[in-house]
Amino acid sequence: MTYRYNFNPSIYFIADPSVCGGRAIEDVVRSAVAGGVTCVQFRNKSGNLEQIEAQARSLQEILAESAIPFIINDYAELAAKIGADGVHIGQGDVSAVQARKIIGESAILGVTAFTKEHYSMIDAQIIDYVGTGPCYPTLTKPDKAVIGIEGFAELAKDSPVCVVGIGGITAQNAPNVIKAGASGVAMMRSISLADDPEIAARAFLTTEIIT
Ligand code: TZP
Ligand code: MG
Repeated sequence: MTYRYNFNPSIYFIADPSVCGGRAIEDVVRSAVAGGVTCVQFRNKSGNLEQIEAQARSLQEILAESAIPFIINDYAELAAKIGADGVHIGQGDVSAVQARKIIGESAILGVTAFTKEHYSMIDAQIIDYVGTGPCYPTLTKPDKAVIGIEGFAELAKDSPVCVVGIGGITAQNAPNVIKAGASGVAMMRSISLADDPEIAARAFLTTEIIT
């Protein structure tokens, strides 16, 4: 299954094993998928490569059953090695050109962009979507300046690729992000720390979010 040209970023869940409330990341992802998330990114900033590969493979297996794209954060080489559906890179990672070379033409490539300069560098032939934020304060990046909804709208308005809002996003504030020009919303805690991640994911399934 190739997702690159029919990628649906509406409800973009980012699963990080350190933010799963003590539960297995696999269980949280299964619940999020049952609740209706449209894609899953695996993010692990602290494990060693062996652990990261093992976790990536087990999540990949879960998502293969669900026909939901599986995107790996940071590790383009690993994404290529295991045949993940895509990779997401930040401004400090390999370049988009390099990442595209590593993952090939059929995989999804996402990039973090939160300044006008980042946006000016987007090559829509190479990059499929950008993640922009923090839209709201987030414990993940406490020192990063919050761009807010107005800042988000200002960046997203001329984007040559689809834009996913990120940072402090909940089912309650997600419609604001969509109205500000997002094609989707990305979230960690509002799903991964919820008592029931399935119910939390389902709360995003509103007509205001699904495009
Ligand atoms: N980049 C900007 S905010 C963020 C990342 C990875 C994390 C968002 O986490 P949460 O819990 O949805 O605020
Ligand atoms: Mg990164």
